[in-house]
Amino acid sequence: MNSDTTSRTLWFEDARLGLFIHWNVCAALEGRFDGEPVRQTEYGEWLRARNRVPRENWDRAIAKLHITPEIVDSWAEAALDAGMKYVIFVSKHHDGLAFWPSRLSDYTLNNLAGVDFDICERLKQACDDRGLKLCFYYSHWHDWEDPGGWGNFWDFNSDDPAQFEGYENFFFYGGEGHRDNLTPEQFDEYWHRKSMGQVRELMERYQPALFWFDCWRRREDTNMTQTQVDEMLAMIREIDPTCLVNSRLGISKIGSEGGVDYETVGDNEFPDQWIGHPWESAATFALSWGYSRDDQRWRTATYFIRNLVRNISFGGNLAINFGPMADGRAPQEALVCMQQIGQCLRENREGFYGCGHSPMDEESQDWGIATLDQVQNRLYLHLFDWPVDGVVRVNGLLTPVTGATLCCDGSALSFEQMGQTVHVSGPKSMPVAYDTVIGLDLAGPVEVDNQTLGEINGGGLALQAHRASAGKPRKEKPYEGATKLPCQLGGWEAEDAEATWNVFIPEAGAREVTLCYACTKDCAGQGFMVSAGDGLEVRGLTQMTQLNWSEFRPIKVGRMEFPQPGKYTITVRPDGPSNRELFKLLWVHLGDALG
Ligand code: FHN
Repeated sequence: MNSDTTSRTLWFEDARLGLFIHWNVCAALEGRFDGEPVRQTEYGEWLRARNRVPRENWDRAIAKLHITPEIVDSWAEAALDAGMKYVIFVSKHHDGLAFWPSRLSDYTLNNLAGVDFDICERLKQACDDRGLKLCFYYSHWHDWEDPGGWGNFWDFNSDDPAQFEGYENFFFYGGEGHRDNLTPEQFDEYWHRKSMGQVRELMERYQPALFWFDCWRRREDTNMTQTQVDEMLAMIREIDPTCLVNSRLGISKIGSEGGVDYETVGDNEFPDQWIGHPWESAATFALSWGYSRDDQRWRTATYFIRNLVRNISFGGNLAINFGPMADGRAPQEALVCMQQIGQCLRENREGFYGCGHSPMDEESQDWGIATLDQVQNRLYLHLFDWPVDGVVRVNGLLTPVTGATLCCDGSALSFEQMGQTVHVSGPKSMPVAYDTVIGLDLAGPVEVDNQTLGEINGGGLALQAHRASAGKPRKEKPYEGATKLPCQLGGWEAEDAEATWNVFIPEAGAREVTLCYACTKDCAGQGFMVSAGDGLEVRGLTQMTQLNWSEFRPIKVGRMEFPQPGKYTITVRPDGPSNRELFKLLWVHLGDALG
C-alpha cells in the first residue's frame, strides 16, 4: 500500500485503527502520591519517577489493583465496537511490573496483586475470538525495578546524590552531561537476561502480532548499543518472522532490508504530509496514558475521526489509548468516545480500512479529506462539513469520474464533472454524524491539481491572503504574536504591487466580486483593480472601514463576466499612482455563477 510495504505489514496497513491500553500502577493511586499530583508532566504513569515514589510505596499500590477475566474481555469488546482492529497492551511499562506471570522476574501483577489468572492469556483469547490482533508494548530500556534496568536514581545508589548531578535532567529530557547509574556491562547483563528474555517469553506464550517498543529518543542518546537493538530484532525475526516491530526499538530504518516494520511518530503527533513507509500515531483519549483523576481533558470523537482520516490520507495508522482504572474498567469518557467512533465507521461501511494515501490536499477542499482505495481506483470523500445545499464541490480532480455512491446506504448519487471540478448531489443534511463518506469511482489512477483554487461549500471561490502569490504586498499577520488571526496582504505602496491567485472557474457567467479589507481614513479613496486577463476586470475605490487596521469589512466591487469555464489568474493591484498603503486585504470572493 505504501511504497515500502512488505507482506508482513499488509494487515497493519489494512487495519488503520487500534486500541492502546496502559493499565498502570498509577491507577491504584489515582495518579497521585501522598495527595500530590504527578509533577511536571501530564503522564500519570511517570508518577513513580517524577514524584520519586519509593519502591515499597509503589508495591503497596500494586496490591490494590484487581481485575476479573470479564473486564479483560470488555477491553477487547470495546475495541471491536469502536471499529479497532488491533489491541496494544502494555505488558511491562518503565516501572518494571510484568502484567503476565513471567518466569524471569517475581515482579509481576500475579505475585504482587494476587491476580489469579493470566491477563495476557485471557486478552489473547478475547482478541482471537473477535478477530483482533493482540500486540504488546514492552518497555525495553527503562526498568525502574530491576537494578540492572536503567533510570532509577532514587531507589538505587541514592546515598551518593553528587554522583547523579545532571542525571535527572538527562533522564527526563535527554542531552549531555550525565553519568549513568550502570556500567555498560551491567546494562548488557539486564538486556540479555530480562529485556530479551521477557520478549522471548511473551512471544513464545502469546504469539503477539506486533511489538511496540518505547525508546522515544534517538538510540545514540540512550545507553542501548546498536548491537543490542540489532540482537533484539534478530531474535524476534527468528522466533516469528510475521511479528511486526516499531521504530521505537531504537532502529529508525524502516523496511524489509534489516529495518523495523513501521515508524511510530511522537506521542499525540499527527504528521501533515504523506510518509512513504508504514507509520502510526499513538494518541491519548485525555492527556495521560495511565489513569489519573487529575487528567480530565478528554478529547472528542470529532478530534479522533478527523485525525484518523488525515492519518489514512497520509498513509498512516492511529492507535488510541485509555488507561484503565484500578479495577481494570476503562474510563467512561473513553468508552463513550469509542462507541461514537465505532458507530461512524460502521455506518459509513467504507473509506477507512484498506484505504491509504490520497494525493488530494486537504487545503484544496472545503468539506474534508479524501482517502483512496488505489486497487479499485475509488476515492473516498470524508465530509466533516456538510454543504448546506447538499452539493459537494470537489476541486482539482483530473481523472474522469464514473460513479458516485453514498457509502452509508450504497445509493448512487448524481454528479456533474466540469473540467477539474465535480459537483456531487447529496442529501440536504448529513446522514452520518462526524464524517459522511462518499465514494467516487474513477476511470483510472487518481490525478489531482492541488495548486489551482476551486470552490468552497455553498458555491463561489474564496481567494484567501495566505494562498496568494505575492512579494509586494507582503503576507502579514494582523497582530504581533497572534496566531489565530488569518494572514492579510499589506504593503501596497509600490507601483508594481500585485497579488495573484490561480483559480479554476467551472461554469461561464457573471460572478460578483467582493473584497474583504481594512482601510483607514488616510488611505480611503484610492483606486484598485481586480482582473482575470483579456480585459476582464473590475475597478474600485477603497472605502474607509474604520479608523484602525483591524476592522475588516466585505465590500462588493462589481461583476466579472467569465466567458468560458477554465483556468484564470485573478490579480489584485493598485489602480493609479500611490505611495501610500492601499488596504489590508483579507480575501477576495468570486460568487457563484449568476444564472
Ligand atoms: O514514557 C512513555 C509514556 O509513559 C508512554 O508510554 C508513551 C506512549 O507513547 N511513551 C513514552 C513517552 O513517549
